[in-house]
Amino acid sequence: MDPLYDEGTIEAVAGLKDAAVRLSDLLVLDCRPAVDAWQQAVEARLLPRLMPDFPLVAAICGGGSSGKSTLFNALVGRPLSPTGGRAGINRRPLIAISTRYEKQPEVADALCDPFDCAPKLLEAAEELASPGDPLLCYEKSLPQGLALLDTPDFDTGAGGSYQNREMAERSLSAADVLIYIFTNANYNNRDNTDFIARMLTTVGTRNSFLVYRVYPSFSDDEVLDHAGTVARNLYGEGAERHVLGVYRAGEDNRVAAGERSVGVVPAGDGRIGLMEALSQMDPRQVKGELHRSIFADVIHQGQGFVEEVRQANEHLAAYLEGLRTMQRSSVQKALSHLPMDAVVRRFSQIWRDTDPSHVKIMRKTGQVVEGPLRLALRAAKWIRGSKAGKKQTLPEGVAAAAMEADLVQAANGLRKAAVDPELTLRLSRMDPAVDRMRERLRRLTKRAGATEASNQDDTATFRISLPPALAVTREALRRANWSASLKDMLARQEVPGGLTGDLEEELQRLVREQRARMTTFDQIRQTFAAMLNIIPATAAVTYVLHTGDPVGAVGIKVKLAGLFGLNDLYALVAIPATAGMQKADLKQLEALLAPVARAWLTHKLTAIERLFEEKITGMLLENGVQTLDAADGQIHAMAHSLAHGRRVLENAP
Ligand SMILES: Nc1nc2c(ncn2[C@@H]2O[C@H](COP(=O)(O)OP(=O)(O)O)[C@@H](O)[C@H]2O)c(=O)[nH]1
Ligand SMILES: [Mg+2]
Repeated sequence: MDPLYDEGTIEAVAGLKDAAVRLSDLLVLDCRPAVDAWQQAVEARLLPRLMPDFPLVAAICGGGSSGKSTLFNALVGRPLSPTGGRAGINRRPLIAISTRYEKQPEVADALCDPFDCAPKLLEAAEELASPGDPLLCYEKSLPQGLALLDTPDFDTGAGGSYQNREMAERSLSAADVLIYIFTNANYNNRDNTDFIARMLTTVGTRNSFLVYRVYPSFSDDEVLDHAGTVARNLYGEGAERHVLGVYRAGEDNRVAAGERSVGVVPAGDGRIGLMEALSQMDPRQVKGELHRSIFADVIHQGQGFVEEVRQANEHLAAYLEGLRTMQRSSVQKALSHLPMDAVVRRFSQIWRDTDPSHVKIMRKTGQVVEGPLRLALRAAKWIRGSKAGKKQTLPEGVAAAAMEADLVQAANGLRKAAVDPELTLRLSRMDPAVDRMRERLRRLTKRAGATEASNQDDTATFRISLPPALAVTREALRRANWSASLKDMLARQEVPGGLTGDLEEELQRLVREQRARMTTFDQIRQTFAAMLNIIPATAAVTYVLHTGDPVGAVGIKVKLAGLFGLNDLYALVAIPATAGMQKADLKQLEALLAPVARAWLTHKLTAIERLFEEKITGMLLENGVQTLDAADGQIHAMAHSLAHGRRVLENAP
């Protein structure tokens, strides 16, 4: 059994079509019209043909007045088609199928498909005499699985212009098998056979039954001899392989007089009747080649389409990556001016509060270890001499204003990027995000919608157009009241240095941990206590965020692992005391402060990120990821169906 007609194949084709339509909706592709046409073709042309009971289409063809319509009526058993009279009286094809197909309109649709029209029922024979689309009739007498076609004369016309040729051509391309009828007057007319022969080579070779309308006085041998000439003219060498049977239609005057229908008998002995031969043909076997080529077309187009969809999805992925990167740098910008001293101050407060009682007494009586104090003084002196150090200490009110300005600027920038039709991403060449973006761009073979500009300086610029799938979401964002969102964001900002419950808990935990590590060395512990007092008092500790290790920077490097799902975000806590501190002291300070800085920055960054997602990027990212996932699933389904289709094509019987 030909795998073309397997249930699995029908399922694969239906699945392919469904996934393609869903994908073009999901990704809002501009090839939508092409997909619609393709879906139409699959539904109208391929799927019905793969059904087990799609009929065999037999087209009666031949020169003008050779008796096509007379034969058609004889086979159907009713005078449906007008006969005789003026040559070329049939101006449009007539299709007759069994009444059992009345309940399967897709069959009639598929039969009319080569004519680019919807099925229309024949109402009166006269309709056939005016040009137009083919007409259809359901006939009880016809055997199941057979569609009979009466075609217009292809050789009727004047001055080399054949008025019915196009319809005749379409009829032939719709046919699975031909019934070629000829007379003694035209059997050797090369013009007629050449036309059919040309049609057969352009739309694929179809086999034929030959019907010779001839006087009873001709012997079967003469009939077979003349039919052989016709066959050679039609098919050339090896013609006998394509001729399924030769029949003679009696040249009886009672037929012309309309008194009786034409009798069609096999020429030669032991042959079966024409109608019997037609109903014995297995449509699937006959149609195999035709169906296979339609099927191959569908698979081929599906393949091109899945590539296009993959690219659209990669584009979406690139955009989301870009937007996330943009958001990350906006979050960093929003935190450009956060003073850290309040956090360190609170940490040292907790530290002192949790001192054992003997230390508390010692501190009260002034018996504090000398070393740390000396160190503290040295550090303080250095700070006083350092401009940078002074600048970093901001009075509370100024800090608040600077923080607000940072937040507004960063939020505005991110919002503009999110509502722009194109995302412009400017990154330092050192930023690992550059490599990630380049990798994304590499996967976009067409490069449509995403490019990297060539920069002279040490930055890299990426431009990614908004994927059509996100156009609606972006429009909603653009229309939302931005100034209200901004106001809300500012209102929800914590006062600088304000500690939320989360961070307070985190600091308490850090104090406990640090203490646990230092129990044995009281000396070191006291050094820490002293340093904790000094740092917030002498200078605010500031930080910068880097992506990538800030190699060679002076201060404490804090790796903020796991933030935003990245592992390359660093904070540099610049400690002015480095100038006066011994290496060992600095190391201890780092051990103490790094976790505090990490806890605090993580806390702040996450809060801002959450705020930005809620007010700006959330819907884009969420819808984007959902679309990406859903499309991935459909692409997978398409690839699966296509693979099945390719296997069917490779395993042609
Ligand atoms: N004597 C005779 N006349 C026929 C026969 N078949 C068709 N005709 C006549 O030939 C003429 C043309 O027939 P028609 O079926 O309209 O030919 P079409 O143009 O090929 O469809 C009509 O007058 C028919 O009655 C036949 O077997 N014997
Ligand atoms: Mg006719």
